[in-house]
Amino acid sequence: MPEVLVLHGPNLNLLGTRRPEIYGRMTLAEIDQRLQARAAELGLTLRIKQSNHEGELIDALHEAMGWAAAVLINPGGLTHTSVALRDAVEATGLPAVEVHLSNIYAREPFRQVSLISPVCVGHVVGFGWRSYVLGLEAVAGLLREP
Ligand code: DHK
Repeated sequence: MPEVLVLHGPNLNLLGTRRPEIYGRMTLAEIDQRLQARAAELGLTLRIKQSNHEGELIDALHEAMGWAAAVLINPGGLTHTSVALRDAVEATGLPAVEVHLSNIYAREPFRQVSLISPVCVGHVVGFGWRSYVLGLEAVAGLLREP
């Protein structure tokens, strides 16, 4: 089964209690459960990691070059600031799909720019926890038919 790296960036460990009117009430563990269930249906295996540290996310991407078929990533606030994370996504050479719970284009101007999007195949924003599931379905489609 193809293996997919799922990366959650800073502050996503606080899902469920952090600004639920924007990010929803589902916890990260619950989102991961939904992803695991859908991955099983899609014939994918997931390795999931959350980190509040940019370097750990970059290390996870470098390691994924050895085993992953694709990447599903919510870079959190690093979306808007991190050239280093963008470079790491690009360096993997893996197809990547970016997801956001909120619609970043309907929020503050500083959130409306993603440094990560240009090195991803595409992105899903604004559907709450469903953004992750839709993103995973996109990954499955890419792996079936690049
Ligand atoms: C999550 C975050 O933590 C924010 O910093 C981003 C993103 C948006 C999301 O909607 O999933 O700006």
